Amino acid sequence: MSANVLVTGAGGFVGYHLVKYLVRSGYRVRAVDLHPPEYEESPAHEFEVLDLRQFEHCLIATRGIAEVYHLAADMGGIGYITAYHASITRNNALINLHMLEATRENGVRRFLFSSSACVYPQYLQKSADVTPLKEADAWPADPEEGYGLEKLFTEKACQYYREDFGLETRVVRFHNVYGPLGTYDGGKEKAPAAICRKVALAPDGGEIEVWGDGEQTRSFMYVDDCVEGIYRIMQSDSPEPLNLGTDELVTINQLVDTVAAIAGKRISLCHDLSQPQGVRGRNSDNTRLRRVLGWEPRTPLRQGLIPTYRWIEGELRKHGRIPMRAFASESIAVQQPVRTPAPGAV
Ligand code: GKE
Repeated sequence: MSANVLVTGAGGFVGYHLVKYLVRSGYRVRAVDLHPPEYEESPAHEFEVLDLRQFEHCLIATRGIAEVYHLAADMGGIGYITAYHASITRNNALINLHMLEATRENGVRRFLFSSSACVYPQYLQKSADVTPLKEADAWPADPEEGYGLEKLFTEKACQYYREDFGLETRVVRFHNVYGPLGTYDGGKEKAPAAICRKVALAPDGGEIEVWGDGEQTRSFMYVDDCVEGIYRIMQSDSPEPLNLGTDELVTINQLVDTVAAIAGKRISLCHDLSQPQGVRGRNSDNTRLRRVLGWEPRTPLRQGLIPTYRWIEGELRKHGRIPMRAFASESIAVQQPVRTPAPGAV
C-alpha cells in the first residue's frame, strides 16, 4: 500500500518527530529531504532523498499523496538566519513555490505550511516585557529579514492557491521549538540546545558564553507538543494562520539557570553583546489556537528541558567531548511529558 501522507523536511528535527508521530498514528508516511535524519533512522515507510528546489523533484515527492506536511526549509537559530539572508530567501522561495504548484498539479487534498514567529513585525518586539503576538499582528509587515519575509510571502501564496485553485491549506507559525534529536552544535542551533551544550561541556562552577545581556525574552515549545499541534491543525477547519507555541515567557538568563539546575551545576554567565540577538522580546498569544483547537501546547519549559539536556549530554559523551567524571545529571529523575493519542487517529 503506498503512502498517503508526505512529510517534507523529514531529515530535520521537527520533521523526524512528526514522521514518528504520524506512523504511530497509523498513517503510511513518505518522508522527503536532502538527507536522512542525523541522529536516528527515520521510521517512515518510504524515505526519498530529493532536492525540492527543483520542480521535478516536488512532483515526484507529491505523487499519489492525500496530505502534505511541508516542513522543508533552509533554517536555523538567530546566528544562522541573520548570516545568510540571500541563500535562505532563494532556497526557501524555490522550495515553497515549487511545492505549492506540484501539490496542486498532483491533486493533493490538503497542504500544511510550516511558517514561523519570525513573520511578526520587529516594531512589536522591541521590549522584553512583550505583549503576546496575535496572528493579526503580522500586518502591517516588518518581519525578520530574509527568513521571516519569505515565510510571510509564502503564507500569502498559500492563501492565493486556496482562493484561485481551491487547494485546502493550513498555516502554522512555530514559536521556537526545542527537544531531543535537534541540532545542538555547528551554527544552526537555537538557544535551548546551545545552552544545554554549553552547560554540559562546562565543569561545575564553570562559565558559559551567552549572546546578548540575557534579559531578552522568548517562549519555547517542546517538540512533542509541536508535532501534536501540527497534526491537530492539519485536521482542523482553519485555513487562517495559527500560532503554535507556549505563552511561558522566560529571559535567556532564566533559561540558563533552569538548564544549570537540571545539570546540577553552578554556572556563571559571560554575556557577549556582539553576538546576534534577534528581537528583544517574543511571546505567543494562543487565543485563536485555543478557540480553533480547544487545545494548546502545555509542557512546562523545565519538564521539556530535562530530556533535552539528557540527550545532548549523552551525545557529547558519545563523542568523547565530556570527560566521564563530569557526567553529573544522571541522578535527576526524568519525567517524560505525557503523550496523548492523536485525535481521530486512523
Ligand atoms: N542560538 C543561540 N545560541 N542563541 C543564543 C545563545 C546561543 O549560544 N545565547 C543566547 N542566545 C539568545 C539569542 O541572542 C536570542 O536573543 C535568543 O537566545 C534566541 O535565539 P534563537 O533560539 O537562536 O532564535 P530566535 O528565537 O531569536 O529566532 C528563531 O525563532 C524561531 C521561531 O520562533 C529563528 O532563528 C528561527 O529558528 C525560528 O524562526
